[in-house]
Amino acid sequence: MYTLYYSAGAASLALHAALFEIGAPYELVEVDLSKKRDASYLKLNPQGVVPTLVVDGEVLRESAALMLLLTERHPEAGLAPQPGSPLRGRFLQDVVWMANTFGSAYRLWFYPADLDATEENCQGRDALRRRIESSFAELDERLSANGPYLLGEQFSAADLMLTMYMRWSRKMPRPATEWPALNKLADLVCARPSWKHVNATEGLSGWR
Ligand SMILES: N[C@@H](CCC(=O)N[C@@H](CS)C(=O)NCC(=O)O)C(=O)O
Repeated sequence: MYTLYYSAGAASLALHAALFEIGAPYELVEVDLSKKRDASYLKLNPQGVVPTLVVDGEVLRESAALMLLLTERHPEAGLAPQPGSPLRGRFLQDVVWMANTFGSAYRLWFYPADLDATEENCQGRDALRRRIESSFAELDERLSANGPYLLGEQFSAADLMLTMYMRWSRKMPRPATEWPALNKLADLVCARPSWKHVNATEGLSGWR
């Protein structure tokens, strides 16, 4: 049994879709990020962020690690090449790379207060935007040559993560959907029942 602490559209989104794809029982607990986190949540997640995933009673965090864990626990769901498979290395590389590039750059983009700054006076904000855009450009080139998914013909949990990161760019100066191969990948992922389900459950709108 899984319990996912989530907030609509946040870093919990791709995990929510993965849980639906897997089909294992899970429950959702919404965390209201507009309010100060209460002490009981901070006990589970000292940084007060989402996601938190309770896995058979064990409390865990960090979206990329949780995604890798889910794919490992449910190989039958086909969300990742399994150990020993030729595509395994590329899958691990992509999940970790996306968390390190998109995850860390978006964190500062959306939370300039982490740097004691505001959107207006945040030094380096342009560099964050360039980092996000150049990462999208790099992936778009790769997908144009060998898509439509990150693993070529094979859909994986990494595509759920990428689609989540793409969604976060929707109000940025250059949204990820402006890159054609990325747009095609998002079309495919957003047409999946899992993505439709999380959109409806989390009440998401304004993107696709
Ligand atoms: N590295 C973490 C980042 C989690 C994170 O920053 N989540 C954001 C939402 S996308 C959050 O909970 N923000 C609330 C806050 O910082 O107060 C992960 O990927 O799980």
